[in-house]
Amino acid sequence: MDLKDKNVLVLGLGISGVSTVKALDKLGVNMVISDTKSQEELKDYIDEIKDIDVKYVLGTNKVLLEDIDLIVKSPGVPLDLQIIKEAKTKDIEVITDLELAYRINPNRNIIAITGTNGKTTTATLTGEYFKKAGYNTYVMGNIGVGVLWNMINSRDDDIFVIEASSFQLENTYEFKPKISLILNITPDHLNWHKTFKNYVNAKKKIFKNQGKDEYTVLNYDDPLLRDMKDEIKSNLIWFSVDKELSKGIYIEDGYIVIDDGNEIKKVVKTEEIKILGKHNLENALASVAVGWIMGLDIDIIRDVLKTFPGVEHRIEYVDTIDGVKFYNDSKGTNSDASIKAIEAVSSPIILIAGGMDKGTEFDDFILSFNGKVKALVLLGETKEKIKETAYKYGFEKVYLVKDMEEAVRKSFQLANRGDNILLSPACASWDMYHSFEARGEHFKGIVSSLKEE
Ligand code: UMA
Repeated sequence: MDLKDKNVLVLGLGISGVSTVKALDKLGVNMVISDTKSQEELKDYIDEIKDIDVKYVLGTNKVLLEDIDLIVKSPGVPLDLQIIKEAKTKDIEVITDLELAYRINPNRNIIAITGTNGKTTTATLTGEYFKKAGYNTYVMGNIGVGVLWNMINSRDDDIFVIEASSFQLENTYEFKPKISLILNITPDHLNWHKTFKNYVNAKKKIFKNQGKDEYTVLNYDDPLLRDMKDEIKSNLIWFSVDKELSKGIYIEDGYIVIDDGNEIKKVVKTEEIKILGKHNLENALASVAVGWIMGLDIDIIRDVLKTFPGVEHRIEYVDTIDGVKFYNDSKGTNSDASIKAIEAVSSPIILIAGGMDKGTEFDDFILSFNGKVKALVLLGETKEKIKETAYKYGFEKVYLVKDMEEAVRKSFQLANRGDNILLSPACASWDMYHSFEARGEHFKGIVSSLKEE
């Protein structure tokens, strides 16, 4: 695709906008950037591209389209925007960075991963295999890294693991990854896509243009994905946690196995994988499928699975001190997320919870303890409220503390060899920290000093 001297409107100047502008500049494109935010609000992003000659239309998305040849929109920009409707009547194409990256470099090794949940973990894990195998590997996309700038500066044999959101996929037309992967689909982002059908259709675009030279990896355990079978024109590879398949990636006798229809190869014992929970087992199987398709050495996949600690702040294994394991799930900022963490970590658990009060109730959270949680250490704004809920259901091993330092020390004091200390607050962090990341870092720092002592 030759864009030299073309006039392109970049709609939205966030992470993907900046990456797009830098890449388009290198390609000799004339650009107009429009964002509803003000210059002041966009200061950090504008600073990143201050040496590039562009025309800004800020505080509004009202741009004259007369000379515009193409619109590259940020993923989050909604489709019902006036300017997008207008572009349609004028036959101006509207695409996302994902589509543009593909059109500029159609022969690259693109592995595109989507799904409602688990994308970040699967993309990160998959990226680790390739890094360990010595490939120059980019893990990009919805994970928080703009796609275009990296791709424009890369080589043909580099590997691109792209976490693709439904927003990014929606405005793709020719996008054709070497491998597409869908982990699961449940209703999400319905305010943006308007209907569940639209959301599913956006996800399906990940495999729509693939043919016999490409691969599609799908989760057999998701009925919605099973029903997509007849729509796949590429080589379809299934994975399943629940069922021993006739071919694909599944669990047999406690091992993740690769079954090519003739031979069954054992990859790793499921209990040796560091990331926890059934949802993470799905992510692991999916990533194994990708590694296998790309011909990676099973030893490499095994080594990574045995050591990959998970994505930071999501049921992240931190360390073991005197036989007590520590897990950081600071990303558990609501009851549902923390319930998943409690399910995933083995008992007995000493749970550190509490944080900013979002006005939610904690009944389901306490009821999920199910005999697994032996003590609850509470901090933050919600500590009294969670304590009252725990008492209501007869759970009285509750300890109130003033801060994280005391929470970690109290938990360690209560723990016996074989116990697991889990930070999963079920609350936002903003009563005590500026972000869940800061809270998780603090927790890990305290664990590390405890170990040194
Ligand atoms: N804007 C307009 N007009 C509008 C709407 C937005 O001008 O009508 C402007 C905003 O003022 C803003 C800019 O568009 O300055 C940013 O657009 P964006 O929201 O697409 O943000 P980016 O910073 O480019 O981040 C996007 C993804 N954001 C969304 O999809 C909402 C990031 O995913 C992604 O990491 C990044 O590109 C790099 O690829 C975030 C996300 O929340 C994490 N994703 C959703 C999710 O995971 O559930 C899909």
